Amino acid sequence: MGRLIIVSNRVAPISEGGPAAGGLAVGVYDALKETGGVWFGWSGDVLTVPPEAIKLEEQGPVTFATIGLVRRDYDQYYRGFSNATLWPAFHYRPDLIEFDRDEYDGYCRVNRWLAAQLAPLLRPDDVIWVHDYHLIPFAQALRELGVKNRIGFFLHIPFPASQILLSVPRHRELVEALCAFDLLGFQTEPDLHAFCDYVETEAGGTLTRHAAKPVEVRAFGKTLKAAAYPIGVYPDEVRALAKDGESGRDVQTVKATLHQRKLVMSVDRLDYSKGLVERFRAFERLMEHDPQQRNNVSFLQIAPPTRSDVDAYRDIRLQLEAESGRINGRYAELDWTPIRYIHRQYERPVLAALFREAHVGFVTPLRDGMNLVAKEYVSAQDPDDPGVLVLSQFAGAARELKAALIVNPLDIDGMAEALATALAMPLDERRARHREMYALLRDNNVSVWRDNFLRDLKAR
Ligand code: GDG
Repeated sequence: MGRLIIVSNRVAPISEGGPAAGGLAVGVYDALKETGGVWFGWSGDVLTVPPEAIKLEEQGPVTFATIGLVRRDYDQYYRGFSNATLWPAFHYRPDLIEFDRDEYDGYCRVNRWLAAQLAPLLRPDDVIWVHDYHLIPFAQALRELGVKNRIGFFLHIPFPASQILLSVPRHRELVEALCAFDLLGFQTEPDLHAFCDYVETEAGGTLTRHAAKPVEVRAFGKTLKAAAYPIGVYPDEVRALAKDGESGRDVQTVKATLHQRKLVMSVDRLDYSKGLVERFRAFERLMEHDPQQRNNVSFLQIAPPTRSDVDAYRDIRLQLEAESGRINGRYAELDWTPIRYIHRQYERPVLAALFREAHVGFVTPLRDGMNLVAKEYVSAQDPDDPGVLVLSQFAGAARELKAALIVNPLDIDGMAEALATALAMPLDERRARHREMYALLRDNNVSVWRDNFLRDLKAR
């Protein structure tokens, strides 16, 4: 059996329970341990001189292969085209797209360079699984080097509707590059449909649909497959982590300072796609319309920093600071602050235990490929006394978690109403909703996601 080669922009540091070990890292690492293999990507270092060689670190059957990027490559490939062009476009924010030809050239150049670094490590029967929007041209680059292995791609973020994708200059080259993969995986059916629609209407390609199998795509002289594989979590592990963390110091502090008040909670990277400003306003609207809620409920927003060297991220941070200050100034009392906004990262067990404490998980992105926080919140609950998930219709997770209270994140009043409903929901209803969602998370855990993708990638 061939090895599995994972390629992602960043290689996740595998320290169990460490801050960065999310569902994806753990799920993919499991597969690597089973088959043996390599995890290749950027080390996270930005260098002043070009790196001499890949750094290889063996951990049992897994080799971590990492390499640094020089400042110009980081600026053009990562900060520029990936995060200032593709990220906003794929999250339906053409107003935030910044496009620069040199950055696009840098993006393609870095993809070719990374492919050339990986190629010598490959064996003929290896299966290569590439992750996310930073690496769209990666298969094309490997093919140019004569690599014949199976290569799959999973897109963690939404695939935009054609009319949005058209706003990215060079969109056609990007889709042509995607067609150099053997299998494309999307989070949801609408993402798959958006891709298929582009292929048919913009690229003159054709599609063959088979029941319960990937769509067969013919475009740009290539034949490939495409399907939706919704990513999951390991709910039992999150539940255990949450239970173990209950007695931890941070959780006890939160409990003590709540003084029996109810807790609404959110965790997101500080990103404009996550709908944080609208969420703060919805909490304010709840206070406004329902004075009884004042001093009886607190909202904890944990939003660790991310991509702070991209302009749009500085803007959203300032906006949030202003909003939380304004709302707290309006409603805070001597013994109560309505919004606790924390711009910092916490350890995974602490987050899981806080999720379990929270009466409401308030997860309202404007767009999100999946949103693992929603799945982690449900997983962490005590099944005998679970909290309620309020979830945006624009998170991929809403297609599965139908027993959540589904909201439109642009409808501030609607979100405030959903919060009130969640805070007052009777125990029987909370239990029934939670039971349905937990069963689904178990059936579609991260191993199922990975195994389904790899099965289709390996199938001829
Ligand atoms: C992309 C797509 C898709 C957050 N803060 C802390 C922390 N986290 C963890 C969460 C969760 C993960 O990070 C975030 O995952 P999300 O899915 O919510 O969002 P993105 O980062 O945007 O992820 C998304 C995902 O890829 C997977 O395919 O679902 O749609 O955008 O696991 O718990 N973890 C720790 N400390 C924090 O402060 N330890």
